[in-house]
Amino acid sequence: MITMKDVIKEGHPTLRKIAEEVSIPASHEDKETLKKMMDFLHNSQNPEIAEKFNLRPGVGIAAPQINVSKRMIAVLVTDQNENLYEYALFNPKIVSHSVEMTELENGEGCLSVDRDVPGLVPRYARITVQGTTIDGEGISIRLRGLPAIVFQHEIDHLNGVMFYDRIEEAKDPFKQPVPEAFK
Ligand code: LHY
Ligand code: NI
Repeated sequence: MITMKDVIKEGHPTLRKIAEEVSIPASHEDKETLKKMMDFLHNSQNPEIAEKFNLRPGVGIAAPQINVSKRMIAVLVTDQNENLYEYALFNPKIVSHSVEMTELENGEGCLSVDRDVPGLVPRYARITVQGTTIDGEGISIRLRGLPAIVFQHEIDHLNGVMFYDRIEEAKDPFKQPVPEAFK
């Protein structure tokens, strides 16, 4: 089972890589890895199991976070209407998105980041994601609200992007990057 010692932390080079496409049909090994990622989310949201194994509660996880540089994500989250979004996907891709942006009021966190990073993270308000399920089915999902934000956070991990990379530009879109030598 996946525990926090399997989750790599910021600074690890895998978190900055572009993850590889999974070839479909997925191998037995890739399916098992993706199932374990979903099991981790279920375990982390179960208070007894989470306490016993010291798991940080999570609503999403991406394969690079367990040092597997492949395009796989698991999401387990409920929206404001108590609808459950449970998806384990190979090669998830945002195929369309709203112009409208949104953000979580209290910013975001990350299982790979052991510190509080304040700041709003701009996200698309609505997205359509396509991908392949563990059963090998191609699916298309329309998302809004928290589930849309979690999917964008996880898909960012597949592209080597951390949530805090998106904070600065939100504060001041005209801000110029400060050259390293002048910091
Ligand atoms: N998991 C975060 C978690 O707490 C995902 C997340 C997304 C938190 C958006 C807050 C806002 O479940 C991860 O860091 N997965 O990458
Ligand atoms: Ni994360």
